[in-house]
Parts: sequence; structure tokens; C-alpha cells
Amino acid sequence: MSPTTRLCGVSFLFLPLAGCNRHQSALHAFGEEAAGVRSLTVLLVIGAAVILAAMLLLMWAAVRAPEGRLTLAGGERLILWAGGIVPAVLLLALLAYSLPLMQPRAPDRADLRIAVEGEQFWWRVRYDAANAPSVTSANEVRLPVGRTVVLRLTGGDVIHSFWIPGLAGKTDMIPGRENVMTVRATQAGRYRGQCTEFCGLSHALMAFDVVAMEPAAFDAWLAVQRRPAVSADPAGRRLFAQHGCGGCHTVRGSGEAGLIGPDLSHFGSRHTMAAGILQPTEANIAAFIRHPEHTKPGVRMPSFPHMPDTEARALARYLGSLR
Ligand code: HEC
Ligand SMILES: [Cu+2]
Repeated sequence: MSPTTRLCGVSFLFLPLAGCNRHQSALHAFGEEAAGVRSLTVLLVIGAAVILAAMLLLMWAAVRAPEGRLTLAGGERLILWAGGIVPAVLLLALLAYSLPLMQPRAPDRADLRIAVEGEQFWWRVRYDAANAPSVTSANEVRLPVGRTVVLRLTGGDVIHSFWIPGLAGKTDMIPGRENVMTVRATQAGRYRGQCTEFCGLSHALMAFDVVAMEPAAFDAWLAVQRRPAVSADPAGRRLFAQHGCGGCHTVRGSGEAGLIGPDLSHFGSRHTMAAGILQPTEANIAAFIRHPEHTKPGVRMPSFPHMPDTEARALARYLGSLR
């Protein structure tokens, strides 16, 4: 084998590592639930490796044993212990370890509730805090670190699945049904979630931003989100109305209250757009407005191919100013 071939072979082995990153990884847990799943996985992998090594050793010993050394009674004893008693004890111990991990965290009435609805191909997100008005947002889930959060998950059209690998396991989002997942983030930072149930053409382009924040910063952020959108751009607001964008999009405080597409009230404060797919730069927003289907095949937003680029850019600046 030539050195190049060998190098290629070795690099091929490392190919799966290309999928590793700390933003969307069950191995980089930033929530207690994902940390539990990770420790169970590590335990299972180590256990499997030990059992495999023991089996290989046994096989090696059996093959190399001198003639007449292996007896029927010895074989039966081996089956009783290695095939019956040891696995039963191991499985019982594993069950005892994993049952408490499977127990969902008990929510409290005062906990923050975040309702997330999967849509083709974006996320409708609503924050319902006790004794304060609800706030609607989209394509971004923010969580206070160290507080229990109840995620209420449902589907608006077809089945989706909600997965923030670093936070907890995945849960299906089913139309007409509410699945509840109780979680607690432990580490502030920006992470990513993804739809994990095939839901149509742009299923793979249905991701979202996850921001875990210190509790005080979270409260301040939520208070700002509660306020109507402020923009010192009356021309942009007029364009938005002229093109009928408000038929599908809400911009609170501007009289636009459409519910078909994502809420854009504080669009300018989000880190990504089009469900975690694009950076919200002026050029990207403008291009998306004119040809959303170029970014997301099968998108539920009409294209505006005849809109002049200057108008699309003016709309992009207006949306970017909504903070
Ligand atoms: C028929 C309904 C409809 C109309 C009209 C419409 N949109 Fe949309 N819009 C959507 C839907 C649905 C999405 C979600 C696309 C996706 O990510 O799958 C969307 C997404 C967007 C986004 C990205 C939002 C985000 O949170 O990432 C922007 C920006 C946007 N639309 C701007 C506009 C503008 C500006 C207009 C008017 C020129 C407009 N839309 C007209 C339905 C509509
Ligand atoms: Cu989906």
C-alpha cells in the first residue's frame, strides 16, 4: 500500500468527526437532560467494549486450549454464568441506573412555558410567562440558564420533530396534539436545533437558533420583545404595507397582523433568518424576499420577482431595523 493510499484510508476513518461541532451536538451538552443521555451513552459504549473484549479473550483461550482441556460441564458452566447470570445482573443494574434518568423533571406552575409549533418550514415560538402577556417570535428559542422551562410542542401542518441535541432528546410535533418536554439549560451560549422528521421539500433547511442566556439578561430580552416594534423608517413600513407582506406577517405596533408566516416584530434582533439557514444581512434578506424558493424549495412564501432590487433592499433595511 502506498503512503498516499494509507493516508487516504486513515483520513477516511476520521470522516465522521467532520460532523462534530459544539453548536449542534449531543456530545456537547448544555442542558441537564442531554447530559443524562450522554452519560448513559458513554456507560453503554464502555460496557459494550468490555463485553466484546471479554468475548474475544474467551474465544482466543478456547481456540488455543490443548486437546481434551475443554469439557461439557465446563461449557455448561460458562453458558450459565456468561450467558445467564452476568447479563441478568448487568441489565438489572443498567435498568436501575436509567429509570431515574427517564423520569421527566416535575414542572412548577410558575415555570416559563415556551410553545413551539412546527410549520413548513419554520418555527412559531411563543413565550408564556406567569402573570405577564405572551410574546410571539419565530425561528429562535431563547432559554434562561438554571431555570426549568416547559416546552409545549405541536405541529401546525404535518409532523415535525423538535431536536436541540445539546439540550435534550427529540420530541415529535404532531398536529392536534401537544407533547410536553421539561428541560433545564446549564450553560449560556448560542446553539442550534433542527427538524428531525421529514416534513417536505425543505425539511433539511428547517433549523433554528437556540440562545441560552443568564436569567437577568433573559428577563431583559423578554421585556424588550414584549414591546411593539419600533422603527424610524416610515418609507420601509409603507413598502411593507404596499406589497401586502402584512397579509402573512405580523409587525406588532405597525398594524400588520398576518399569522401565516413568521412574526417579524423584532426580526432585527435575531441572529439568523429563514429558520436558521441564512445570515440576516441586507443582501440575504433582499434576495430572500424576491426569490425565497431559491433558498428553500417548496417554501410557503410567494416570490416577488418583479420587485426592484432597490425596494427589496429598502424592505431589508426596514426589517433589520426592527429590534
Ligand atoms: C402568503 C404569505 C406570505 C407573504 C405574502 C409574504 N410572506 Fe414572508 N414568509 C412567509 C412564510 C411562510 C415564511 C417562512 C419561510 C420559511 O422559512 O420556510 C416567510 C418568511 C419571511 C422572512 C424570513 C423570516 C424569518 O424569521 O426568518 C422574511 C424576512 C419575510 N418572509 C419577508 C416578507 C416580505 C418583506 C414580504 C412582502 C414583500 C413577505 N414576506 C410576504 C409567508 C409570506
Ligand atoms: Cu419540519
